[in-house]
Amino acid sequence: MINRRTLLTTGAVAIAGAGGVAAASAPSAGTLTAVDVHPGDYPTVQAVRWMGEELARETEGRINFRLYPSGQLGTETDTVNLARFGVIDIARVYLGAVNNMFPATQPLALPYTFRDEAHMRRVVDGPVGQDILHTFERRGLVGLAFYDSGFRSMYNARHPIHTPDDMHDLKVRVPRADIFIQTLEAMGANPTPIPFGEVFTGLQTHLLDAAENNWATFQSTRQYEVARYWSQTDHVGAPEALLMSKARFDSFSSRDKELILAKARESVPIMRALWDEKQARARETVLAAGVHFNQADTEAFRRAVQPVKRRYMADSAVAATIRRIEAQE
Ligand code: BDP
Repeated sequence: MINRRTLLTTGAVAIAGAGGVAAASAPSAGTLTAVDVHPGDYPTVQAVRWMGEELARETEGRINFRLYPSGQLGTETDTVNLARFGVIDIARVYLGAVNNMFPATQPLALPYTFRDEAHMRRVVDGPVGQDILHTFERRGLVGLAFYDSGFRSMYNARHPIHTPDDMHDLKVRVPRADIFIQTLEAMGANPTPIPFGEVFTGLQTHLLDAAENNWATFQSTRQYEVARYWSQTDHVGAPEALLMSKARFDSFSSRDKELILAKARESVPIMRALWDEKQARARETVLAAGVHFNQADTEAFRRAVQPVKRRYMADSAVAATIRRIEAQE
């Protein structure tokens, strides 16, 4: 087993020697370490567990996963880098966490890019999604799959949010990604990028007034116990990314590589079924616990964030992807 300390030590060595590091840090030939910030019963972790079990079954145990859920091995930014350098093998992260490092992912994380969840699924299942997955290879990763993350909305400890005017001066936690910071600024708020694992305490101690996320995370982190106003803004529908260390991937035979890719693909519908159920249940739990719900004026929010979209569309590659997304039925 590895823990955070041994990992960070090997990680430092790995990064210093950046190159043939996979063998030095791999726990055993076919055991792949897979990390996630969510707990073991969250749909992303369950889908990766399913994938590991399938691979073990098909290879008679030769390839298997060891899961490190609940952020045990660090923040998403850390784990993406650890995977790039072959210290860990599989990192399931939010797309926001890789936006700065992989600009091709930005169109998916811009505000109000998708019409609804079905649209997002068709985009990531189609050529746009495949093209974006391939770009991870430029910097040491293999894009295995996109998973669902629903749409994110605002929640806070003070009052209902109807329009961006209600956001003024709210200190809102955002993931560490420029798009999120700029989006929240455009809404008139005061964005604060802090790691996911610190959001609950931040809200509880009033270091933060607000945060934004999907129903499943709002519920599973128990943030709803300290932020009692949910305002439905649906401002971003970015998916999750399942990434693998390219160094480790390349150490497998072409047949094993095919199998890993196939099982990752097959885990997507499994994840989606778990997700739909989790999202519905999370919403019910939170509302039953007395969280105040209101539908925000999404048109007002959409208008407020237009400058962010325009700014990114100045990049011709981003603009071309946005047009492909809009053209997707
Ligand atoms: C959740 C994602 C998780 C992110 C988190 C965040 O599933 O990967 O770490 O949001 O806001 O929805 O940081």
